[in-house]
Amino acid sequence: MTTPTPPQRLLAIGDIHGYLDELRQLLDLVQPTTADKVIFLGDYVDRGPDSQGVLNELNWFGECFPQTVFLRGNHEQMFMDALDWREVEQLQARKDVPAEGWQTVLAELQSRADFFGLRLSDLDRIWRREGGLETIASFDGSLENVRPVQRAFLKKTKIFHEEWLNTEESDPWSDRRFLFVHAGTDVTQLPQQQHPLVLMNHRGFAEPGKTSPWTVVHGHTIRLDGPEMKPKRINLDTGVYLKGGRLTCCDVLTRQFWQV
Ligand SMILES: [Mn+2]
Repeated sequence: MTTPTPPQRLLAIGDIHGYLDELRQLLDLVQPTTADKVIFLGDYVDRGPDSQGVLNELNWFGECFPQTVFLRGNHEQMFMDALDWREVEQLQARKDVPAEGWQTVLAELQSRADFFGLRLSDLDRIWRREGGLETIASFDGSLENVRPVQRAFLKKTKIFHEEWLNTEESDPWSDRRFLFVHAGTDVTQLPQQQHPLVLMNHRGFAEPGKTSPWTVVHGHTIRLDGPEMKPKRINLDTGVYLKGGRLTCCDVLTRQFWQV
């Protein structure tokens, strides 16, 4: 039996929000190698100056380091919903496309609007207000310019990721079990039992106690004095788009961190 080699560093990166220069500086500082594993915690787009550039950079990074994990933040979900909404409207306007061609997508959009108690048309309006306009600007002012490769990248993002560095009982890695999620999780429940929109949006979960099976690593809730390092929780959203904010990467195995 082969024992999996644990990564040298298990690196997590917090909310980027279109800040391409900061992302590049941070990666220069951390210098990830193929011996490391990087988990991006989501919120790549919106608010900042170059969301398209960030998506391209991450896509390229994933090609260089195929073991990389890209989580989906609430902002990726909003962006994807805006793209789907636009497509549904275009298909609805065409007489030659049967309703089956767009009904499923429309039902999914409706279920997400229902989750938040919103009307369907509010989803797009809220996204634009919450930084979506800056994302559209990075695509030269039109969602028409979002390329299939960029959309495929968004679609592939994961809702959560578990890293269980368990080999032997006596192994020093044995209790190193991490759960990576964009916003947070209720550790009394399995992540797959929780609504994806909860994992992407929730704030203020109870602090995972000593008996929590996981150390939870997340972003979403800004801590300008962060990163927040609790015994069983690490929060890496340090508000890059705010005055005094930064972009943070942390090796969750040693808790060493880097910021720009
Ligand atoms: Mn965010």
